[in-house]
Amino acid sequence: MTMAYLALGSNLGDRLATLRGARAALEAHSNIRVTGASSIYETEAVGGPTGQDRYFNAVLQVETGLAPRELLTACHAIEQHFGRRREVHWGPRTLDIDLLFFGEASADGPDLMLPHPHLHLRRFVLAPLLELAPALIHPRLGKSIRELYAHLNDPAGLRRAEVFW
Ligand code: PH2
Ligand code: MG
Ligand code: MG
Repeated sequence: MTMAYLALGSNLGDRLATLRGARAALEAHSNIRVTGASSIYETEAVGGPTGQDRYFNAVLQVETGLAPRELLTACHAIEQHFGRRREVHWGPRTLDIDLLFFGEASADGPDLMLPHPHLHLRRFVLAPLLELAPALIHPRLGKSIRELYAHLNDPAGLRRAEVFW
């Protein structure tokens, strides 16, 4: 079994229902167990077309017997189920599930990069991750999540949303 961290994001449709549904779909998978969940944050859209609606973002900790690519495939299937269409790069999406960490694995493929190449640059990822794993060491950067958060330079606004799983 491997411990992995997943970032969930939604800025189209019923964002809360989508995050809840995605969590339930992960829990329903026979080979994935959800072992931790951050608060849900409301965040300014970073990148992509201007004027996008705010996101709901959260991070889940999971335990899985799947291989990294199998977990990625399962996440993509859940994105599809929630109506994800891959059109505009970094455009609005009903559901995005990104693999942040998979144990201490490193991967450099075109389809899968581990750890996620942007995770240390984004407040909407690090703030929820900090709740779950402040002492987790980024295997490439050799820094803990707490250190990465302390040195983060991302002006994009974020607040804890007053909504709950
Ligand atoms: N995801 C992106 C691009 N921009 N901005 C916010 N606030 N939250 C996201 O999840 C997000 C984003 C690409 O996946
Ligand atoms: Mg993403
Ligand atoms: Mg993605």
